[in-house]
Amino acid sequence: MGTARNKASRALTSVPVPAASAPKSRATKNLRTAADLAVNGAPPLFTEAVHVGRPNVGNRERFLERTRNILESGWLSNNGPHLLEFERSIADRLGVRNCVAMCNGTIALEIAMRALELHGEVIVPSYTFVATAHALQWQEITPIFADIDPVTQNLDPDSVRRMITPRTTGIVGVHLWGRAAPVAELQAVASERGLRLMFDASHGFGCSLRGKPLGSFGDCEVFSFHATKFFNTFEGGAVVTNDDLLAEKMRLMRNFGFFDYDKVIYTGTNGKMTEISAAMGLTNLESIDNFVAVNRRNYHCYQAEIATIPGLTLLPYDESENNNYQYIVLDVSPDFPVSRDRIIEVLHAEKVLARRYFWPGCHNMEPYRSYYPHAGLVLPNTERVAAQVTVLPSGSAVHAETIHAITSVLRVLASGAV
Ligand code: T4K
Repeated sequence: MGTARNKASRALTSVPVPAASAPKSRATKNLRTAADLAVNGAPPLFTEAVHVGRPNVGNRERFLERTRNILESGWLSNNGPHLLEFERSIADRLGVRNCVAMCNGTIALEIAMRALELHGEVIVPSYTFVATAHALQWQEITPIFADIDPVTQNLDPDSVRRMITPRTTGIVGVHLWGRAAPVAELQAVASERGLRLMFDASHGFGCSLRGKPLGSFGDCEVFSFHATKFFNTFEGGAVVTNDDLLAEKMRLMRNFGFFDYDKVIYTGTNGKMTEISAAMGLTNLESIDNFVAVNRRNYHCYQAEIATIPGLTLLPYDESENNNYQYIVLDVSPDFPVSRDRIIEVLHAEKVLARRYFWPGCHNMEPYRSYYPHAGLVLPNTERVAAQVTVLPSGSAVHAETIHAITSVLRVLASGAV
């Protein structure tokens, strides 16, 4: 367990979160045969949609109290007191010197890339949310897609090495699904070749590598605090770094580049986080242990069920690390009688909105698809994983009975009788 995390957990009072009600299941019994499936005409298992994740919301009274303070103070944005407290809390929790909070994760990526002076070509995984690649392309930096390790689904350092050219200026690793990228190996490549290294840690808040919180590696790391993330500020994001000069530059860039009232020293944008978002962040930080507990319970419940279904596996969490357990990532083996896409179709008919994140891979999306029509040939693991993975619902609206019902559908499919 990380020292910084232990310090942070001690410092926080864990505020209980009211239990969310389970989506309404059709019946107490689970599905048994193909005739019970909604795709075959039976009524759907759930009467309401079961989303892949619902926002984690901490103690409402604490949030409303902070909201009242904001309204009474008349200070809504631009380095207000909640923002400053939020940034300090995040930096302390992660054991880093600086946190620069932003309006969302995508702008945080863009500002970090610009502040690091990335240009030319930058190596990224294709198997990630498209924002990782778009943040580069938006600034006319060329994303070069490297392949992933088929087991961890994170960047493969050997593939990264193969993609380096004289135009390469940096590497953007992604801690996919909250599992750490191969940080030491990527750092070795970056140091050897004089490249900048940053991480898209959008999925990684609350996770660690060898006990050290994600957020403290490379030149800087970027979090997304979007509503669907484990820890949210409605919309939001942050760059965290131990480099004080870099942090100062990003603080100015997120405020149009202003150094003083009428002195602009950088090309900047509006990347500021509002007071209301910071208030949500401070409130959710107080309940973070509860969010983890709910996710961990769901993960273990899924794990027990899926382990008994041949042809299906869950991407495991390393239990010796701190994890947020946010993503339930199901791998459908080619031996399973039904394809991943058919599974999604069947689950959606039952109102279970499983998602095929991050299909079809960034290299198959525009503009990259037109730029590199044959990229798939050098990304075989990305293509395979993107075609086999589905993310299942979790979070506080999902309970053991929801998971039993969802996995009963998978069991029927495993029998091949569809
Ligand atoms: N890098 C990585 C690796 C990322 O995963 C992301 C974002 C970013 C960068 C960029 O960070 P931000 O700029 O977004 O801060 C969602 C999120 O919009 C996106 O933030 C996230 N990754 C991505 C993985 O997922 P969609 O298109 O799947 O969102 P949507 O609207 O379909 O919502 C997903 C589920 O959540 C739905 O079942 C509905 C439910 N939901 C959603 C919202 C917004 C709610 O129940 N309540 C809500 O308020 O992209």
